[in-house]
Amino acid sequence: MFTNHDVAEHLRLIATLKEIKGEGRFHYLAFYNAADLIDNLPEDINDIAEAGRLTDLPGVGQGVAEVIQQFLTSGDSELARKLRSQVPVSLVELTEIPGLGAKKVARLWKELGITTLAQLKTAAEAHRIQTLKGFGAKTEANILKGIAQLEARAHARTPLGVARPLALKLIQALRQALPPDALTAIEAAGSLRRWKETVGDLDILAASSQPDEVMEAFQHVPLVEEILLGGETKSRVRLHGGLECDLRVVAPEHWGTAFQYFTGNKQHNIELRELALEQGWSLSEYGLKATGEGEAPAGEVRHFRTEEALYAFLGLDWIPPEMRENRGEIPLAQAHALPTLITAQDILGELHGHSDWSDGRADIETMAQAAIDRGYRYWLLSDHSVGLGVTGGVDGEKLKQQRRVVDALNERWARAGVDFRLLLGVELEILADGSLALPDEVLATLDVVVASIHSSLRQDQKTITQRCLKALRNPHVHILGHPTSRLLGRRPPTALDMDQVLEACADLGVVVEINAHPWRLDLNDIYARRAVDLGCKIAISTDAHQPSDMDYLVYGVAMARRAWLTPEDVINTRPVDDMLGMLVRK
Ligand code: DGT
Ligand code: CA
Ligand code: CA
Ligand code: ZN
Repeated sequence: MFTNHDVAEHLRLIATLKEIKGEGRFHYLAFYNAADLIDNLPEDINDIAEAGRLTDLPGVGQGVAEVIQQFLTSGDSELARKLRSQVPVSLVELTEIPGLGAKKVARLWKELGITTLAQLKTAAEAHRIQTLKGFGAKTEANILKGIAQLEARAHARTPLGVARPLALKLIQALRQALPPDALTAIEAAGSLRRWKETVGDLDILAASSQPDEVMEAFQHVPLVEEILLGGETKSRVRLHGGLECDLRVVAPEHWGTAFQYFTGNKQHNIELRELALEQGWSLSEYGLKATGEGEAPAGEVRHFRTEEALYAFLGLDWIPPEMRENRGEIPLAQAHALPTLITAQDILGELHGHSDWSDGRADIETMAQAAIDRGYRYWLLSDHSVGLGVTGGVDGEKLKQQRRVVDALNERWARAGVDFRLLLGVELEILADGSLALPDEVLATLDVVVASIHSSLRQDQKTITQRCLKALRNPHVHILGHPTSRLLGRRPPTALDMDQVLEACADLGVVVEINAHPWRLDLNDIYARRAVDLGCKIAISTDAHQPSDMDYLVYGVAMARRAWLTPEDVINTRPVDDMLGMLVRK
């Protein structure tokens, strides 16, 4: 349930609290060091703990091991609980302000009584900080700047790839904390259930006849940092890391309408409410109530235990949450004409992935075996070409060697009767002037060529668009990888004129990628829809750099579903020879 990163964060929390408290260097450094070590460990910490090997890790003594052990089973530790009773945990956030380490935060606390961001801001604005020895006017100004940055971050939307694992953990923690009969259902609703690429906050919905017990348990989940609002059936909390979460508890007989309501989006709900009104019903999160304008007598109430029953009562097919954005899905559901959206099970193989020949973490056979284990029938090895400056990009010579490795593996699987084909390709650098990092003779030997942009990302719109178009015209380029090069929350998309690029892809038969890596989600739902409307075909791949990255496929499929894509729109739903046949030579 808890990852290496979760453990590292917990150890860092302990280290910071110890440092603020004023413990000796030796005491807190052990925790910082263990945190860094575990964050970078290739092995799963759960396995190490289970095998009793925690103290074998360099620098991990009995004390740290004990904390890890407790954290892995409960999400918290005795030591952290003790420290939280001695040091206000809100101080930890202050240490994230540039220039304010734990030592300075400790002094602000002990000498000025500051424990929260708001108090720090007030003190800095009143110039009370510079009265402290060693805190000049400049430090004070920097603190104000840092606070503004932290506030901006708190208001920023959270990438789905961060929010979703948190929501699932929260749900699991609540399930574990409650007796099985206390919860009839518990689900994430809101934008998370609609798989929107970023979420503003989490919305968790529970059905229970004992709401007080659910609320009580919620407030004690270790992921929760602060309770912002606590009521009988609704509460709002801030989780560690800043994401906020609404929890609503409803009676089981209200589940269908409540789940529908809290899934949204708001515009979809408003449309649905309009439709209900036309039929003489007022729709709320509790159910339908007859207005008297329709056939039912005014005041008659209907409850729905499932969403399906609610939609059906209104004459609609059930609408997949990914489509509930009021983009025309309600009339389609009314006409029983919703598209059959693609699912993860439709994907037969991936067309973008790496090995340790470039910047991947596993060797070719391990990656391919992971693909086989997932039931894929093909997988494209597409290491970075030279020209990017990452370690060990592949050139013509290395690709020849990879071909021998790939051939040998394919022969072995054929002999063993394994229905799987390892394809050889490359993730080809589109250089700053639109030329390609490998010559045509080399590209001609490959099964599939994915071309992408990783450098000179700040070129103006005309330059970068022309650069991309030039690369697309090369007869050997089959797929345009992560077209906008954005990284959610870290790097904006390039200035690429997407309409022009997508039109060119449609004209030239270049397939466009939905890169499923949760940092990328590139194309996103809007562009993926646009691409298909313009006549493009799509490939969904995780860009895996290690076997576990293949888990990210669901995020790419979600973008496709939000774009209303069907299996026909996506080339890697097809058997390998069909799929290869769709990669046209221009
Ligand atoms: P977010 O959090 O900004 O990513 O987006 P949502 O969709 O999760 O929005 P949120 O958390 O404000 O509310 C959750 C759902 O509750 C929303 O999708 C629809 C429903 N909802 C909230 N406010 C209203 C409202 O004023 N009218 C209606 N009809 N529904 C609402
Ligand atoms: Ca929300
Ligand atoms: Ca909300
Ligand atoms: Zn890649």
